[in-house]
Amino acid sequence: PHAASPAGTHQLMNLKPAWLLLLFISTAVWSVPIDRNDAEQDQKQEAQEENMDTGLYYDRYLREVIEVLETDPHFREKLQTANTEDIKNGRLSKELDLVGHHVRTRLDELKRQEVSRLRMLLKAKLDSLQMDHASLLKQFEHLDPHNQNTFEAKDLELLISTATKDLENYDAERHEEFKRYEMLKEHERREYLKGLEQEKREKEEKRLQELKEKHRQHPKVNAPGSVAQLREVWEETDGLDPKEFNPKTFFKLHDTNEDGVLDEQELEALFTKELEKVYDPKNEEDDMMEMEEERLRMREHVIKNVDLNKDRLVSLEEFLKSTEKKEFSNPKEWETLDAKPLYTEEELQRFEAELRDKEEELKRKAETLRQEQELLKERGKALEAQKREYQQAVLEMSQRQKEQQKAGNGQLPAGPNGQLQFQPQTHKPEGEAHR
Ligand SMILES: [Ca+2]
Ligand SMILES: [Ca+2]
Repeated sequence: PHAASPAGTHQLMNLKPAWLLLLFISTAVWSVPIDRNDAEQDQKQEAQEENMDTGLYYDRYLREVIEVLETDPHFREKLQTANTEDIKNGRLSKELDLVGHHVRTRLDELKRQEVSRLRMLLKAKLDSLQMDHASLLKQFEHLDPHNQNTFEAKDLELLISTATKDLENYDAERHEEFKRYEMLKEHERREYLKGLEQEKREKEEKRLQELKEKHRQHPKVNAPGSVAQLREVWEETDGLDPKEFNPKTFFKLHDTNEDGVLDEQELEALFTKELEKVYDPKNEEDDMMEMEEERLRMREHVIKNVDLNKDRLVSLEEFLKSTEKKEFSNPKEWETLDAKPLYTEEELQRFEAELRDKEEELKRKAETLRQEQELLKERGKALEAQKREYQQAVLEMSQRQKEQQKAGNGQLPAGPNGQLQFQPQTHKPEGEAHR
């Protein structure tokens, strides 16, 4: 039993998108009398908050806004009784009108900071020409850019809807990014081989093919979320007797932050044992980027089969229900990443064309820069010539002066190399003469 999460809070939490759990971290700890050691509690809360990085580029802003909102007793109460609908249709945002003045002032300040952070970020990106207009506007989706000074209900609404949408797209984007990574890898492999002489190329081709084969040879991977997979974790990671496998105990053991649900990180941690069968960081042929993609696929598979209310969290109830399904004890064989091609040849061609376009653009930019540099060099040369002319003129003038002075008194003191010496020295001999 743990003090921080009464049963009532669980039900509420399970109605909400995963990131909104953030909202409940401190309220849950706050609102319940703490019956154990404070230090332990604090530690747990800290660990929990660290784990909750949403991965959004405005994660910090999101957190700070929530933190400030929680300091308002009225809003905190509304938060605890709100459901997903209230949040999604903006009813919760309307409550912002009722929060205290100092809370509003702090929110205004947070927004101004965020706007100025974004401005700086955009400026850096624009300077390096990495950005087009559309993606520029997208950077402001989580706040109302027309009003840059105060935080209004619209800002909270935009923050909530953008974060929800972005997190839903987050996995899709990770897959897309991974695919591009794989295409780039293949592109580089082909370019590398192209640059070799025939004999060497054939040898390398063979070597690379053998590495690929070597990677494919690994023990069978259990389907994620199946009894075989969980039992292995139970036995090898938890060090428990396989004959005593118990789903409820298993769930409690792996709900490491004890909030009553398995979140994405807790689920992903369950797959390490399986992934180690396929990926070893010491092996040249095992790509750790691929391991993380495999981990993501495994988590998505479990969420798809187990998460009934679609909040991206697995409750104990959902977990126990999944153990009654046929797939739990008799799952379909798990196909690892290397079983199917990740992209078609056509996609690769398109990707390579894109790469070439980008390269061309870079070349053009480099050419412009080179020309500018050339121009500067020319200008520098002209200046240098001018300077020399000027120095020559000065030298001639001073020589003429020297000759004139020589003709005058014939005693002008000169430096060790015969150069002219200036005022203080020319006066010295006179001063000494007075002594
Ligand atoms: Ca948990
Ligand atoms: Ca769920």
